[in-house]
Amino acid sequence: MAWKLRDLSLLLLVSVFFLPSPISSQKHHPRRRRHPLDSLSESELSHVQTLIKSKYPTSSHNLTFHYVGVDEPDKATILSSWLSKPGATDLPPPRRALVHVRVNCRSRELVVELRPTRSIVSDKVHDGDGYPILTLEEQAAAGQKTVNYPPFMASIRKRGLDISQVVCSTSSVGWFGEKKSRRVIRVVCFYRNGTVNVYMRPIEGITVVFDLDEMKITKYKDWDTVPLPKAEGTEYQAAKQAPPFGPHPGGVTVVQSDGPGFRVDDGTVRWANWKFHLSFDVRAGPIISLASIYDVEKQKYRQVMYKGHVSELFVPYMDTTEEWYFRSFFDLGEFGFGLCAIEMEPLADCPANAVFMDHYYAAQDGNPTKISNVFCIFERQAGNILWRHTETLIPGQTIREVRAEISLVVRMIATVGNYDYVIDWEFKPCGSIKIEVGLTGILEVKGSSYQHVNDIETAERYPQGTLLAENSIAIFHDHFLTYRLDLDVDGQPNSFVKSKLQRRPVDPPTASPRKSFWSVVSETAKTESDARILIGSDPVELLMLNPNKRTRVGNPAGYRLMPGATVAPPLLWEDDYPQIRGAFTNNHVWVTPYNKSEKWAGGVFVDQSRGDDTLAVWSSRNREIENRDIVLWVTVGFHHVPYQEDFPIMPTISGGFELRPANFFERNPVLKAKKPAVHWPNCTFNLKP
Ligand SMILES: *[C@@H]1O[C@H](CO)[C@@H](O)[C@H](O)[C@H]1NC(C)=O
Ligand SMILES: *[C@@H]1O[C@H](CO)[C@@H](O)[C@H](O)[C@H]1NC(C)=O
Ligand SMILES: *[C@@H]1O[C@H](CO)[C@@H](O)[C@H](O)[C@H]1NC(C)=O
Ligand SMILES: [Cu+2]
Repeated sequence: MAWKLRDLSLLLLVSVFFLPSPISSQKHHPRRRRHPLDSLSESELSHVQTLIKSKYPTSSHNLTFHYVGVDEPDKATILSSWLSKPGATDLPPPRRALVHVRVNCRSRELVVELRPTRSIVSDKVHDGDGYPILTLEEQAAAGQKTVNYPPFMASIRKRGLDISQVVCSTSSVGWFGEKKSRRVIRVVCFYRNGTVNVYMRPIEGITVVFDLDEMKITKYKDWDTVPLPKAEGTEYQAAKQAPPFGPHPGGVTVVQSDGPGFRVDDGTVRWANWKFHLSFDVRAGPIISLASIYDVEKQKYRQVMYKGHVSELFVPYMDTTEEWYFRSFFDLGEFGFGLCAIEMEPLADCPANAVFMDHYYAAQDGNPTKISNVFCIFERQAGNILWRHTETLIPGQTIREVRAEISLVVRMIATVGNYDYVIDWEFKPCGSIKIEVGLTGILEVKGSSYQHVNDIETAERYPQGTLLAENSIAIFHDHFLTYRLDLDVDGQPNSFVKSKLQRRPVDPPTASPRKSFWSVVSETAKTESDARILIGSDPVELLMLNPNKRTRVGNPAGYRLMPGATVAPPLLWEDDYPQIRGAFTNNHVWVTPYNKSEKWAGGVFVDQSRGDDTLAVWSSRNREIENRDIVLWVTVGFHHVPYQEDFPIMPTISGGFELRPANFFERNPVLKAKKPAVHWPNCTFNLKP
């Protein structure tokens, strides 16, 4: 427990110290009942592996597992049987897994039943374009085979470098109009030479194309020698830093004298007025389902969201040269957000009061593989005010009422190569769900001969990146995270409404000295085309309403989408290849009718996809969306122009949006919120003037 001793010196407010405790393993929940939406367990993944291996024995087949996840029961089944009679004795719906494998160089999609029978229910070849998620193992093998490839070793020697210091990573290749494609990746290599910040030391000028079916290099070209950026100043490990140090903030810890205020039973998290199911998916990462909020006045839980998760993450880079043009990543469909999830560090990635969870995924050979501490859940007291007022008008009294805000956060971090994405779902007692992503990690840097910005200014009219240090250009790029939010606001049938804020003139005959005002004009979206929205042009309130549920005074029950500042519109041409594949970012907001198979905004098979299975294609059918079960899609976008502060590692930049009740409650739902029991710490502090 070395970390505990070391960190105690930082803690000022220690009275009770919570050790993080894993709560996902079965032994902690002896009476645990499986929720039909639970992630696949270790033993379920083993059964899937056994069934598929018995159909395609590895003695005679090349078999690799690319995705194994829950094939969830129909929404109607979940809502009718599970929700209405929780704990009832009726049989749970069949438990099934959806599996993507490659068998002898063909992609197959299987549905495997785990209960009541153990059998393969369906097995079909995917003949369309695109390939499944890349496995970690095949990417590692491609890197290793490159390092051992004699022509590559010769190129390294030619550059006067030492092959033992070379590490390689892989990049998906995208699609650029090719008629025929093979399942290939590019290999990109870096020179360590004493630094662990390898992304800051790219070895440029070498093209390596690796065929994943043949498991060998099929194209190799060494065409240019570019200076390697110096390792100077790239170190980020605490133990390796030299003075001067700083800043050094005072220690802070979170103390919950009564223990965590939430419970997790049967995969369902209950906290304050919220209740939701949390599961792990190797593609999406965290999935929040069946989120509902307790209405104190109505004395019951009311539905807000059936299911919400990240659907795709599109990251195109703006360098168009041979070594870079293909870098247009789809991190969920190509690399798997859950597959890239990392073990979080207690007291740093999550605060002291966090509870951690482990989950499993299927490795390339189908073996269940654990990611420890992949989720954390914690209550956040960020020093914010839930509501307050001080009233001084009353003679002889000062009325002051304040409620401190406490919220609940679910967190996962995906480290996709150089970038780290912090995915947060925050539930607030006022009814808001705040969805946030933090971007940190290391920039993707290109080696260059430029030493100073003057060199770029004279050489390039349109630079494609920022010079961060000598020979290091961080390439301009975007991050577009598209969330799929199957909202069921107070029930399934919902409508999407745009409340436009319109400036109106004051008509001349009135006596008002004012000339203008604004009013709200609401439009209900009839079909999908009415709900494609680029945020930012006109002031508008975007609402998901249940037209069948009204407040006492007649307003429809609703939730409002409050976009954050990160609503970058795409800047590539719509007919540019990466943008064809990423067409789901052409709008910030889309609404589609509920369809169980429309989950992944960039399509199911995204690696080298050609854009024929995107949200933009589905939406072009222009289906009716009024007063039905509909799904809201929201994109958070960042245009990332790097700055020197992003070197050698980026301070977190955050973005997101909020879903906030809009006439959902009769009144402020936290009016009668009890003050949390907050105690003074055992010791006192004074700031001496
Ligand atoms: C199996 O994979 C190897 C490469 O790892 C390849 O050489 C071979 O052709 C593959 N066999 C089949 C049947 O696809
Ligand atoms: C490798 O590191 C050594 C020691 O810091 C340095 O002298 C040398 O120039 C570096 N080599 C390269 C290619 O950067
Ligand atoms: C559901 O979505 C898939 C994929 O877009 C489509 O092929 C299918 O026709 C849709 N089903 C309905 C009922 O619209
Ligand atoms: Cu970035």
